[in-house]
Amino acid sequence: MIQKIKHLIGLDIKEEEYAYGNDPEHGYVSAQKIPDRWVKSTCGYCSVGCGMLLGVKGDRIVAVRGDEDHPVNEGDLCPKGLSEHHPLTSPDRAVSPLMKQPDGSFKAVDWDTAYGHMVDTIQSVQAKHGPQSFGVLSTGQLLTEEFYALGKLVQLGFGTTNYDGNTTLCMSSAVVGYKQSFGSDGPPGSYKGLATADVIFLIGANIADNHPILWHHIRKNPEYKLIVCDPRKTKTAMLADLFLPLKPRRDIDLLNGLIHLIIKNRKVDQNYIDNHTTGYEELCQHAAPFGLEVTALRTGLPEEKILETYEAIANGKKVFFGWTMGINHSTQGSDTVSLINTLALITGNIGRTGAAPMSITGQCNAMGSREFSFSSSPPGYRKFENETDRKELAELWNIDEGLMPTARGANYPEIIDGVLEGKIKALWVVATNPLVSFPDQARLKKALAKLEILIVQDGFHPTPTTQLADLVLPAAIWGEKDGCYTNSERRVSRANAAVPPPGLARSDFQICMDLAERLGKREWLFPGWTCSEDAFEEIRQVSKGRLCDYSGITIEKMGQGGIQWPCNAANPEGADSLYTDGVFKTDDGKARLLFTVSEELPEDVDNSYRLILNTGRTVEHWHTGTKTRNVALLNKLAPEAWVEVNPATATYFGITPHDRVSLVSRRGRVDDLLVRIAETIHPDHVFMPFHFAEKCINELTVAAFDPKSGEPNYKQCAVRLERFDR
Ligand SMILES: Nc1nc2c(c(=O)[nH]1)N[C@H]1C(S)=C(S)[C@@H](COP(=O)(O)OP(=O)(O)OC[C@H]3O[C@@H](n4cnc5c(=O)[nH]c(N)nc54)[C@H](O)[C@@H]3O)O[C@H]1N2
Ligand SMILES: Nc1nc2c(c(=O)[nH]1)N[C@H]1C(S)=C(S)[C@@H](COP(=O)(O)OP(=O)(O)OC[C@H]3O[C@@H](n4cnc5c(=O)[nH]c(N)nc54)[C@H](O)[C@@H]3O)O[C@H]1N2
Ligand code: SF4
Ligand SMILES: [Mo]
Repeated sequence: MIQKIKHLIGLDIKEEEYAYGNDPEHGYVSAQKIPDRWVKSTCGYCSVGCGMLLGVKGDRIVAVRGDEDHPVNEGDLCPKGLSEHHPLTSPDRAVSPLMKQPDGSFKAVDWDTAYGHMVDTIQSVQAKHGPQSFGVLSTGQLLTEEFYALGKLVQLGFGTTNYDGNTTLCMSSAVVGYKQSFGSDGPPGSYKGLATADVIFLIGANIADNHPILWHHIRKNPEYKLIVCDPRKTKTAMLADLFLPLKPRRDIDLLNGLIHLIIKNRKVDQNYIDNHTTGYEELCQHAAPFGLEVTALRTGLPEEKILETYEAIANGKKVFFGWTMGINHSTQGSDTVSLINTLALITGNIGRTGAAPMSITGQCNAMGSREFSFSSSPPGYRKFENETDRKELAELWNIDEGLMPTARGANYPEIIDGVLEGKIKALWVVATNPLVSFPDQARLKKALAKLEILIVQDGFHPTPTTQLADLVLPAAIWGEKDGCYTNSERRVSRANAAVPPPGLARSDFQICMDLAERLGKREWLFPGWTCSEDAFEEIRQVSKGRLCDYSGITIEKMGQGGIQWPCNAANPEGADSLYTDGVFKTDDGKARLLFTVSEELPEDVDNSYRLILNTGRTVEHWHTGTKTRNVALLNKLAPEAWVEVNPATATYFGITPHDRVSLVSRRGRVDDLLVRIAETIHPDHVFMPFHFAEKCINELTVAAFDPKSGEPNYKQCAVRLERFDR
């Protein structure tokens, strides 16, 4: 059997590591890895939000398995989830606060010294340059209670609005797109839709790599047509009934073409349009020029494929439109999202199970950040500009209304601009690793060098970002703290602490409490709070009556497979779909039929840079690799960065399979890369994953952002390929 496993996964597994455990139902378990107890929790990687059981022995998690009772995954897990306990004990964990010394080395200090230094420096910077000279960058990977505490601490405690998260690098375009069309954020569909839709249209979403357990739902679907739209033939595209390999960023043209055909052939849901939307006449005028020929020309797709897509959508009773970063990572991301919403609205594909324009989110709790982090909007999907919203919150919090911020501060890229311009002098980075993940690294490094203080709070050290810090705060991570995560389908699930954090590391929640104490504002900000449950209680009150209503959610319910908001007296068991009554969160209750036209890419190819660089992910790794590169199994499966190159392009540049290559853009270069020569990529494009800090693809990407959402255009910039001779 062991030989068989070895053969199957081709890895060097020590024989003595395997022995029968006391759990024959779940197969081989190493003798040292037989848990004493199992703790229920939720995966802390992606937004699918799988339920899991953590096998604990002493103070270590020794195994993870899927929770058979959890509706999201019914026992399934992907390779990252199954190995999620390994990074907890990695030698790279941050275990003590660290202060940078004049010679550039780090010195371990106690928490008191660290907090003292942090608060004194921030206060002196703010006294000299104003409260807005302090900026904060957070994440989509904290617990909701932590987001909520951090938001109050930053906005009210430190008094700065220059606060945003890496969620702007990820899904802010979906947020803006939803707000424009429906008057509020909030993905309207659910996973059940994947099991019941007759058409599943995935646009710029490679779920086979990035949301693998969504297949759990698709494979239950008795009859469906899967259409995948992506310039690259991904693993997801290979599973499709119809693959649309369109030109980069020509999704807008495809959507306009589909809308044109649907209007022209009277396949619209006129009843829905008349009762629940505005702007149809303008949409008809807009769509008139986008006939089949024009659409084929602009997208590069054959007319038959466009027609086949049109027919599927026009005749489908329930169409699930799912998209991810192929849409959001664009300077036109927000408007593309609204155009997808428009197509869903005119065909009546919203408000029913299986029929929804559904932004598949990314990180485990990007949704929790959207709902309650107080960064891009005040908690409970409120608006900074809205006086009633401000009044309501001030009353709930028992604070002077005049202290509530009246407008959003700088978004993530604007914070970096602010640092570069010398307006932001102190920066606190919580659970994100910009020195791998932010576009145009040279520009970012130039900016960060200007700071008076960089504080980085991370579960791991060294990372490229902690190495640059003046102060490192060691954080507890998933498995070491309690709270909740909201997944892509609005399901709020409980994540539980199974083991204590290593060394002096503290939860982000505790760090917020401590800093509030240091500011002398703990009781004012967090009255009577001792643990994350107290924060949850306040979240329930603050969300009451809002779209993201948690008022009916209890910690107990959350632990039983999670519950989809809104959960309140009207929906005690949560809700599978939003907008079932066709009433939207706009002033007149109607959805807006918005449209747009495609623009040129932010950076053109020319003779020196003739290829378009596409970037993204692979199933084995998570983002900047601080966790998954520490898992031997995953790292052996995908040990180094690669560039995907079409055979014709390889021939053109004189590259053969065993060569090493360099990629060069107008901003930087990355050398000594493995090449994968494959037909999956178009001859004019190359693809590279962004997980590898030592081969950082964001040295090459362009600092171009969606003006509405601030989201970077990560998926296209101009590069050239060179042979690299070692
Ligand atoms: N294994 C793994 N899973 C993850 C993550 C991870 O790091 N690793 N990260 C999580 C996070 S935070 C996120 S946001 C999600 C992201 O999940 P995805 O969005 O699926 O991931 P990406 O690989 O970034 O991009 C998706 C696809 O967009 C395509 N694309 C590029 N340009 C275009 C275009 O112009 N039009 C269209 N239609 N498509 C285009 C790319 O070829 C790529 O296949 O994954 C989550 N899940
Ligand atoms: N070229 C290119 N760049 C991209 C993308 C792309 O497709 N192409 N995708 C973008 C997207 S969608 C995203 S979401 C971003 C992600 O980019 P990042 O946010 O930079 O990626 P992560 O590696 O997830 O960083 C999270 C950090 O938080 C730490 N951490 C984990 N858990 C905890 C915790 O509980 N507390 C604390 N304090 N720290 C913790 C981790 O060690 C890690 O350093 O990257 C973006 N960058
Ligand atoms: S699909 Fe996502 S949530 Fe599920 S186990 Fe994998 S990484 Fe975790
Ligand atoms: Mo993301």
